[in-house]
Parts: sequence; structure tokens; C-alpha cells
Amino acid sequence: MVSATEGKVDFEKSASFHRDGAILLQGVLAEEWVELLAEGLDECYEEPDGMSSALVSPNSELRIDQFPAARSEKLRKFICESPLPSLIGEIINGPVRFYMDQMFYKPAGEMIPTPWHQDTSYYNVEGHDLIRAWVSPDTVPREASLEIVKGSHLWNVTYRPLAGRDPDLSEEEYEARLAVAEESGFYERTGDDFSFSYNSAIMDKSLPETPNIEASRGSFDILGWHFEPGDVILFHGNVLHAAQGGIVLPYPRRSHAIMYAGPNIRYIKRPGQIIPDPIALSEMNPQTGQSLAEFGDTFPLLWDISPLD
Ligand SMILES: O=C(O)CCC(=O)C(=O)O
Repeated sequence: MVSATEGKVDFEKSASFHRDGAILLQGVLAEEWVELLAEGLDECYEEPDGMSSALVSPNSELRIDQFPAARSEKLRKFICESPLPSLIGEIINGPVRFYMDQMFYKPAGEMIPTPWHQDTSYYNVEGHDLIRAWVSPDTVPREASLEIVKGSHLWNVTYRPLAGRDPDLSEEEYEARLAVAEESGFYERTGDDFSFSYNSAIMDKSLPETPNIEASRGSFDILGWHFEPGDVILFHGNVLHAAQGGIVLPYPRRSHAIMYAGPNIRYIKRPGQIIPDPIALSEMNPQTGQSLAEFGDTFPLLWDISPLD
């Protein structure tokens, strides 16, 4: 049973979300939810699986786990029963399903940046009602927290993912580049079950390159927030987002990013897809154009306008 939140997303906040592509909701998760989140993230961090990968730099790294809730009952409970589905339902004003989740874990010390990117093209889904809930059980200063390019969810552009194999390179050339990156200390370490889609996905060069926002921050309208445990950042699936690096924290910055989907989200087979489909879905022979509702409990319905039983 989802926790109710009626009224926590008032008209003004909902309008800000639709205009800017993201909002910070302060103090909407009670301590018990924050504790459950911390425990779930720690257990996944301590026991990596085949879907655990990392962006590595000489001083730090960003561990990214795909589908951590598939192996953590605590994270599953958090996703399904915390106030998050209800908060998102208040924004999209329609049924809310769980699509997938990821863990982004930056160990204590110097924070590695998360590069600017747009989530949509990494997944086999499209549509307007794709909302990410980004939460952390830690205090995250503005310099290490999530930031977005205001309004970029409305640009109507699907950018090329940052990973994937350039089809203009031979397999040998591509492998050689990966080896050079590893030697330089800046590289991607992929999990055993994930290396196929992450390293071998063929880059879709028909999509425009993601702009180098970091190189000219002043030219973009960038929005970011100081984050406290209990807060939630909600952002649109199409919005350009990142997190800055360089700042040193004496504790890890643990975050969980959960993708919730509204009624207009459909399956689409992307040629350059990076993130694999949820395991249960890949066994269902999904076809482009199918609504997520057609896949039943693979994408469980968590909230609706009329209360669920
Ligand atoms: O936590 C981060 O640094 C990045 C999060 C992110 O890119 C996402 O939620 O899509």
C-alpha cells in the first residue's frame, strides 16, 4: 500500500515541474523511509552483482548499479510503498508505474562528476510522463547534488547516449581506445552481465551529440539544489542533467534514482539502447508501440487517481 501525500505537490510546484523539468520537494520522506533507503543502498554497494559498473578516475569513482531493487527487498519496499508514487501521481495526474531503478554511489573523498546527459535515449521507452525520483539518505551540498538545464525537457531533442560503440570504428580500434582509456585511469568498468549492452551497444549516430554544457555553463540556465535527507528531486526523463565533481565529502554520497512511468509511456526498440530491458520484459518479446500496461506486473501499478485497493 502506497503512503498517501495528498497536497504535498501543490499547483505551484506541479507547474514549476512542468515548466522547468524538475523540482526539489523538501522534507517529504519521514525518517523511517530515509533509514530504509540507506540500508538498501549499503547492502547493494557491499555486494556488487553483474549489473554493477563504474565510471573510474584516478582519484575517485562513481558506482552505478542497474536494477538494485531486483536484489534488495528494502529498496523495493521504498520504491513501491514510500510516498514517492503518490507525489509523482499528483504531478502527472494519472496512473503511476515503476519502470526501473539505479544506484549512483560516490565513495567518501573527492566526488567524481556525473557528466551531462539525458536519460530517455538510454532506455527502450518513450513518451512524456517519464519521471525520475532522485533521493539520497545523505546531506548533499549544491556542488555535489543533481543539476539540470532548466526547460531542456521541452526542447524536443533526443540526444545520443555518451556510451556505445562508434560504428565508424572497427572492433579492434574500439578495443584499442578502451585500453588507452583504462591505462590513463579514466574508464568505465562494466559488470559481467552488463558489458554486452554497455560496451557493445552501437552508437546511434543519427542522434545529435549531447552538448558540452560543462564547457560553457554560463550559456545555459542551470538549476541545482542543496539536498537534505527527506528531500526528493523529481526530474523529467528528457531533461539534461549532471552532478559536479571536485568537492571533497567526508562521507559517501549515496543516491537512488527511480524511474516512474505515467500512462503515455510506450516501449520503443532503440538501435543504440544502452541500459538493458528489465529481465522479465526481455522474456516477453516486447514490440515497439506497446503500452507499459500491457506487460502487467513487470511494471507494477503503484498509484492511480482513484485509490488502489
Ligand atoms: O546521482 C548522480 O550523480 C547522477 C544521477 C543520474 O544521472 C540520474 O539519476 O539519471
